[in-house]
Amino acid sequence: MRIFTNVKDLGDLKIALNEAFEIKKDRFAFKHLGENKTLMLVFFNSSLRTRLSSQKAAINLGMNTMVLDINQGAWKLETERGVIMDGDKSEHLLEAIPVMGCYCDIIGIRSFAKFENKADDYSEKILNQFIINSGRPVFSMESAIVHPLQAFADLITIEEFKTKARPKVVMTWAPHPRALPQAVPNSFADFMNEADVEFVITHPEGYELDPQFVRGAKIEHNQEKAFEGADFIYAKNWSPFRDDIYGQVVNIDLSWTVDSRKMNLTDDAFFMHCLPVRRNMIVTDDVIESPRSIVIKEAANREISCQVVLKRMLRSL
Ligand code: AN0
Ligand code: CP
Repeated sequence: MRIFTNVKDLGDLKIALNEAFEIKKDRFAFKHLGENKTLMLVFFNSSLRTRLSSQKAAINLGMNTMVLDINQGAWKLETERGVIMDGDKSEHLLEAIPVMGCYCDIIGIRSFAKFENKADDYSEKILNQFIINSGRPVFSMESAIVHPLQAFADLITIEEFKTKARPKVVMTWAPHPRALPQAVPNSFADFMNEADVEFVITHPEGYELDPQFVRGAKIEHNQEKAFEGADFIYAKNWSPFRDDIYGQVVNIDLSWTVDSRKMNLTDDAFFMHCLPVRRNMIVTDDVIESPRSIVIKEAANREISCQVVLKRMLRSL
C-alpha cells in the first residue's frame, strides 16, 4: 500500500478486518517490520487521538516516529505556486515536502478543509502535494475531505459490537457552534457503503453530502424515523457541502441533539462518535455516559486501524 485515503485502498474489507483482529490479538507480532524505519506525522491542525494512536501503532511495529506541528515551530508555509513570497510565509511547500521525505519512510498528513475555496478542498490540494512530491507512501490523518483511519476504526468497532449479520447503521447530523469539515461523514459513508450494513443518513435540509461518498445510501430527513430500529447511531456535525452555503454554519438546531428519548426509538442501539465531541450540543451527557456508548472503544480502535495501514505500507517499501 502506497496511499491510504479511501476504502478502496484497503482492497477486500473482510481481509482488512481479519488483519485488524489479528493485530488486536497480538499487537507486537510484527515488531520486526518497522526496524530502522521512520514515520513522520505532519500536523497542520490539532489532534489528540490521531496523534497518539498513530505513534502507538508505529511503536507496536518497531518504528521510530517524528512529529511536526507546522504551526508550532516550523516555518510558515506557502502553498500556492506563483505567489511573490513577501509576506509572513518563509518557505514553500514545494521545498518543504521533499525535504521532509528525505528524513522518513512513511508520511501521515493532517490538513483540514480551509473552507476558502471548495474546489481546492475537494481536490485535496495539500495531501496530493505530499503524494506527488514526497517520494514516500502517504496516508491521510484527516485531510480536506476524508478521514479514512477514523472510518476504518469505526468499521472495526461495528464489526466487534454487532449482534446481527446486517445491522442498521444510522449516521445523524447533530448541531455544533463552529463549521466542521465533511471529512468524517464522507469517509464513514465511503466505508459503510462497502460494508455489510443497512446504511441510513439523516440530516436537515441543506446538509446534503458529496454524492461521490453518499452513493446509494438511504437519506431520511426525519431524524426520529431514521432512528427506528437502528443498531448503531453514529453522530457527527458537518458543515454544508452545497455551493451557496459551503462551509458555513446555517443551523444549530438543538432539536437534532442525540438524547435518550431518541435513543429509545432504536433497537437498543450503540452510540458512536469519532470524538472530540461537544456534550449537550451533539449528544446529551446521559447518552454518552450510558452503557451503550462505545466512543472509547471506537477511539481505542484507532491504534488498530493505523497499524493495519502502517504494516501494509512497511511491506511496500
Ligand atoms: C474535526 C472534524 O469535525 O473534522 C476533527 C474530528 C476528528 N473536529 C473538530 O474540529 C472539533
Ligand atoms: N477522531 C479524531 O481524529 O480525533 P483527533 O482530532 O483528536 O485526532
